[in-house]
Amino acid sequence: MNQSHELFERAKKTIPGGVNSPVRAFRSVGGTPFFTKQAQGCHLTTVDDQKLLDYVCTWGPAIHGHDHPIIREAISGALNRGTSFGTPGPDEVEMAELLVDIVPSVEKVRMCNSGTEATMSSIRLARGFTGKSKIIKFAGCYHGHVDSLLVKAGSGALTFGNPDSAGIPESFAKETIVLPYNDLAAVEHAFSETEEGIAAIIVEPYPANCGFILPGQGYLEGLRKLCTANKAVLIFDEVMTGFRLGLGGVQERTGVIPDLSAMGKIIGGGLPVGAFGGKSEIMNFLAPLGPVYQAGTLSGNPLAMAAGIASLKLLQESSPYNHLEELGSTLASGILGIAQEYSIPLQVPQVGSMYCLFFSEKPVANFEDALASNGELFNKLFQHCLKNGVYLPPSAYETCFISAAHKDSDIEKTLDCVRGGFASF
Ligand code: HOZ
Repeated sequence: MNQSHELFERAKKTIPGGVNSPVRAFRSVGGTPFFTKQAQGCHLTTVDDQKLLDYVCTWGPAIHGHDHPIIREAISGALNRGTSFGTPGPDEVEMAELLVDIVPSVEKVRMCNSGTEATMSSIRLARGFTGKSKIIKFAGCYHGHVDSLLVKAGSGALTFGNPDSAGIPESFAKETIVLPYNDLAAVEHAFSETEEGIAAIIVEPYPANCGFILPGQGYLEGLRKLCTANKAVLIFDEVMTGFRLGLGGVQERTGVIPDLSAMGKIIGGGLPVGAFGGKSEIMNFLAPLGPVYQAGTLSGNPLAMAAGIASLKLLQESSPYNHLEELGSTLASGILGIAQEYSIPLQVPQVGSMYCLFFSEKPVANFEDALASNGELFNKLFQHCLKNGVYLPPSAYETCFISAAHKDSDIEKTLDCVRGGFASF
């Protein structure tokens, strides 16, 4: 038994399933999860000293690679000043100014501690602002483990076959209208059929929790128009795409500006952070200015602010996006080319540093298409890659991430590894 195995057996006695977030348990791909003792650049080192080329990047935050010296220095500097104040601190102001500067939709912003908190509070704010209860979400989109959003959800909920989680009262779920992504007519229909009105649409503008899916032409623009026409709040969940697919996220890439944005991951520089922001008119509904309550002991935590500010400034200074696009497109086209050689049906949707592998004959436009792809082939490739030093996300429904620390030689190594995997199918 290796050390990961021993730790997992030990963990299972005191942690449900041995993990603090379900996808990490490897249930979907099979086998025992490895435990990491160190992360550096684009590599993880396991407790059994296996060095892995990492395409999970802590599920998104590590855009600069792991343990970036500038972020580490910012955290140590903050550590010398104290770990939590429980009063406002100067870094919170700097962080807010940065986010307002960078994210097109954000005029005011509130920090919280995770992406889940960000989407949960955005929904509450939208309901408080509009005075309406119903919200629209899309099948396969995952917005954290918020009660009203864990309906037909992606990520771990989908991986483990319960996109509709137990423990959520039917009365809560009834407030959520679930529609297929990429189908504007369904949204129009929902608006016209819902007499009491709809408070908000929440959407991952590029869904990244049932694989990686791209919007059809005019889809996001259509959502924007329908929300404006029906006085509903458009919420972009850019927890994964924000600061990753360009500094200003999908909203900057597409020019479609939501009313509220949920953010997380990269803005914490590897520490736990979330944020939500948008139009002042809506944000001013938050306590202490307005009637919508939202709070947090560790919100705006000085360590997290320092790490996040360093991460954002590094993005502004180094602008890694062209480099990431080159790496991403070389990898995606390389994998597709190899699949063709072996006559393996494969789609590799990719934008910049995000991509996924759908073993499917046809492009994937929504949740149904994603479910119809061959997860078994993904699992085989996952196991082959892991054995050969390349770590893909441990589920066919998660998105792969590339960091600025990945090099051309890492992409070549990955392509060799994928070739070996496809040859063994
Ligand atoms: N919510 C993440 C996947 N989209 C998983 C986070 C984790 O397991 O660390």
